[in-house]
Amino acid sequence: MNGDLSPELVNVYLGTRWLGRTLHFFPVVASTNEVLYELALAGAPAGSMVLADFQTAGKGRLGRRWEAPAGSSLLFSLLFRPGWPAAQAAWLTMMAGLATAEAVAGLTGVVVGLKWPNDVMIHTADGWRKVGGLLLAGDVTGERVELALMGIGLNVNMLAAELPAEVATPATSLRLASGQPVARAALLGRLLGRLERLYEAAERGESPRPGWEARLITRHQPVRVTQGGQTLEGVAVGTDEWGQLLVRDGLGVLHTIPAGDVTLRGDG
Ligand code: BT5
Repeated sequence: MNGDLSPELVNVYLGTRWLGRTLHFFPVVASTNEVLYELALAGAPAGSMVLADFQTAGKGRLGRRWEAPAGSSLLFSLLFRPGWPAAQAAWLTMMAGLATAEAVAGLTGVVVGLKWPNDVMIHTADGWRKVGGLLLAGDVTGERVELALMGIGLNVNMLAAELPAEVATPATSLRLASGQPVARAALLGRLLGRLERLYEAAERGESPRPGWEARLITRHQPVRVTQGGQTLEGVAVGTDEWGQLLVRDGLGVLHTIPAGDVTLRGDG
């Protein structure tokens, strides 16, 4: 394991009151989301974090995989017990995206955007590249979000040869995009600090949507949306309060897309 990530170092950089304070660190784990789910069922407190240096079965959405060599990335999952109405769970994805974007931009100076619904992107000389992904899972009981797991994977120090091959969206790392290695514990501390503030604001009823929407690279762009084998082309005119994408098609009909994959048309 590289020297830039250990529980001791994380504690040095952690300025939060509760988020990430209960830390479970593993050099190797199957998936941080899976481990955290087990801990959650056993009663782990809100704010608990599972952090790993390597995952043997890292998960993306829809059964996809998240690939990252040991020592290269931030791979972690956070536990929330919001008790919010189910639709509001989307706020967690917005907050995690915003916090990641702000932490990355603040620490490295690269231009960061978000691609609906869950990709963290960096603007490079070759266009937008995926540097991170968010995975929200949870249990809803009687319309309330009982527990929510936010999994975050961020390519920090991967070299070009270590980037995953055969990806739907071209990938990069912070090191490749900024030209220098980035200290993972410092980045994690900054990200968690930002996320804790956004979460507490959300608890007071403050929506993360305006900030999130402002970072969406798909905003006002022609897009192609794929959803359960169906494709829709149109212009992404915005999002609603629950993170659904609003797309106007060529006939002027407005479609509300709850989930799916988006490609910027003309960008592959
Ligand atoms: C995501 O899914 O982007 C969510 C990824 C979440 C990973 C974190 S790591 C910590 C936590 N524990 C887990 O087990 N998971 C979470 P999706 O939008 O479905 O994108 C997955 C796709 O991204 C894959 O099918 C590949 O094409 C591509 N991909 C895989 N690894 C990548 C990487 N390191 N960088 C960029 N793209 C990658």
